[in-house]
Amino acid sequence: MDLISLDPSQYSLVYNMFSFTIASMLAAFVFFWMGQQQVAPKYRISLIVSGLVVGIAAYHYFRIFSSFEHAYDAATGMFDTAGFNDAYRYVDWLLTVPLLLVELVLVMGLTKEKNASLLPKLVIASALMIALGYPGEIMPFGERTLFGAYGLWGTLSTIPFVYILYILWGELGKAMEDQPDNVRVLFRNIRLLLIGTWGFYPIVYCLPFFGIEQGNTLVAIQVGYALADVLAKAGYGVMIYAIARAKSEAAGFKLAEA
Ligand SMILES: *C/C=C(C)/C=C/C=C(C)/C=C/C1=C(C)CCCC1(C)C
Repeated sequence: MDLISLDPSQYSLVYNMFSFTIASMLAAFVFFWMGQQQVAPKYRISLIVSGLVVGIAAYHYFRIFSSFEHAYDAATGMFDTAGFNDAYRYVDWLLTVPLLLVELVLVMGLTKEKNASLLPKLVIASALMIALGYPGEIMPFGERTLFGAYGLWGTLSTIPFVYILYILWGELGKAMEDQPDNVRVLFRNIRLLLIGTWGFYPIVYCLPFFGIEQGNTLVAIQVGYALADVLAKAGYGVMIYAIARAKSEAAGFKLAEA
């Protein structure tokens, strides 16, 4: 057992955030599924993958939610961090992060050869990033220091992270060049959303360094990751949808009349 005191308001904040996250993922799932009909066949696969991502995340948030409830003892106000299963979150990322990269690369509409050279690199790097972060994430709160194993795992995980962002920044830049103006703006926005939301995760990982009270640190980590997940999966999927719509229209695709 590794107990941290959580008062009822701290507990409710995380509880409500998980509930909101599940609702957002399920709503996004319906939206992406229905949205397929509104884009040219070539881009439907990106929407299917967006739907898979939020579907997988909704499932894992159900599990995270119930694990969180079970780890809390309302009578004593104590939360057992060892009883809270972080593996749900990391297995979720291990599945969804590569899929998010696939969505993006497919909607960029590159050649088959380019996809074949780009995707394996990105998928392997993303799996490494998550796998190297996990040993740190499950360390007891009292041992999460910058100059220790926690800081080391975080730093190792940052290497593939920087590599992924570097590759995507360049490739998206190149893909933007020969797009119509409205699509170029959308590519610019998704690039910013990607950097902004993905950049949020390592910041959340660093929260234990600031000497904040442990209960508040725990709340901030859970709320922070959940918020980042909503933006990086559902919000990002909506942008992928917008790109697919704009490219479909540019290619002369017309919606069927009702
Ligand atoms: C839907 C889930 C997403 C987009 C998850 C993204 C996760 C990251 C970009 C995590 C990165 C990390 C580091 C760069 C260092 C510290 C450990 C991690 C795993 C939090």
